[in-house]
Amino acid sequence: ADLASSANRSGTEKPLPPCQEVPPGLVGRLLIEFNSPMSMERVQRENPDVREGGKYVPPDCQPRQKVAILIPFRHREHHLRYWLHYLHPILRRQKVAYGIYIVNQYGEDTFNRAKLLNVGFLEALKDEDDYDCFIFSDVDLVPMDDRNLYRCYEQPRHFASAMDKFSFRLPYAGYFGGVSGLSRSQFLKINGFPNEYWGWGGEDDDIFNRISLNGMKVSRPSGHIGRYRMIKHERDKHNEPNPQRFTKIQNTKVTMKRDGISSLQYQLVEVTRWPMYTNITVDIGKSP
Ligand code: UDH
Repeated sequence: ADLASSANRSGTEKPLPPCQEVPPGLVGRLLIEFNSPMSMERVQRENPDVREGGKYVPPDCQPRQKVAILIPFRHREHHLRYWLHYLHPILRRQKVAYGIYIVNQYGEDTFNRAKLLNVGFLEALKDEDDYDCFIFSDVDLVPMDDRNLYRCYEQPRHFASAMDKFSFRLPYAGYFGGVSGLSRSQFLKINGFPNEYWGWGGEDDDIFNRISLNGMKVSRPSGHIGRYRMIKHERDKHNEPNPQRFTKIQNTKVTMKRDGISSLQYQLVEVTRWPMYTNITVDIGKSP
């Protein structure tokens, strides 16, 4: 940003070249571990070029996409520090403009991952109206290879194709959980995500159904590149497996028309710009 603005001020230097399709500074396979303690001070110290609210723009080239990264969240501060520690340097090497948004569910009612992500989509666009791409990531998943490029593709993307907890394989062919990404138009085409999955499970399958029913096909990195480490954890309180999930995913074709970004309702509680991320605390109500 500094280079770009100084060039504009003087009016003499050339505009920045477009960032290369394959960023030249990638390193490939990464060593990811969650044993040594992590502090936010360290994350900040090691990422001085990230701007307030967790925003970054490559200084030396014109990025091809502007990406909002949305993380559904409640009571996982410890995971967030590792996520930020690993992801900021990776994203920087990947040469995209990005902003990090933590969508934090207010209160202690049952968790609702997909509804939080819908909120994140609208709030990120309120923040900066020119995001082209939305990446939805669980807070406990860190990519093991920086060639897994966090951007949007011709088709909706599933990034987490090989998680350690599933022995580095897809658990089933239609799995769309963990980390996924849709362009703004892909997201709107499926009416966003369902708001009616309270508790654990099923919402990712509903999203997969929405994509297929709207004539799109999920794309993925190879199993070699799409490897992830998950931070081990116990099941959270107030996110019990949803027993309705099996019947709900049979009805996506009907429910997606009325339930989605078009029907989303929520109360914003607080937006705070921290150095490494933007926090959006939101009251999304509770399961009927
Ligand atoms: N999340 C929170 N807080 C919660 C619940 C969920 O932040 O209280 C977010 C977080 O980003 C998490 C994501 O939602 O990564 C998905 O929820 P999850 O981690 O509970 O789902 P996962 O399938 O784990 O990873 C299910 C419980 C596994 C228990 C295993 C016990 N050995």
